[in-house]
Amino acid sequence: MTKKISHLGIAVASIEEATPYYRDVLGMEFEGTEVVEEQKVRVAFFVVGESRIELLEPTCDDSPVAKFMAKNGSGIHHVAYEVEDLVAELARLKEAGVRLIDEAPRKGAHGASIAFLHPKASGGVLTELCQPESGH
Ligand code: CMX
Repeated sequence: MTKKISHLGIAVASIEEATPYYRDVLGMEFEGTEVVEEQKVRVAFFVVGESRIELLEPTCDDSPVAKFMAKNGSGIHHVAYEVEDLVAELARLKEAGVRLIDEAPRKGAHGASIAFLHPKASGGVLTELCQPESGH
């Protein structure tokens, strides 16, 4: 079962240009950036209470986030919920007939295991499930 909102993913053209709003205007703690090669994105995290804002910047034109922005512009890309046991959670959802994009976990930022549910399963909002690497 979901434990809390891990982060909200927000697609931006430039992390550098978007950072001052979150760090300086809203006063969130900037945690740093990381490239997630497999997903062709650079991400930046900002801490807000127990959750985070994740800015997603495409690293190339065929990045899924570039495709999303070509269709929708910048804005909220996904909602990520933290789970304790991602493999068990995916099995439970599959059994319940929920449409999945990922049937097995893949690697996300911070070494977390992540999986996406199909946006058609949730009225158009892309859902990510996220199990932090132990110790995070
Ligand atoms: N919100 C709503 N709908 C979305 C969407 C989004 N963010 N991304 C894709 N879709 C829709 C597509 O428009 C498409 O709809 P149609 O079937 O009507 O055309 C459908 O979902 C499938 O999309 P796709 O791109 O054809 O499917 P893929 O399996 O190739 O990829 C996905 C799906 C979601 C994994 C990919 O688009 C994506 O966004 N990947 C990047 C994920 C990401 O944020 N990675 C960073 C994670 C770092 C971390 O959080 O740790």
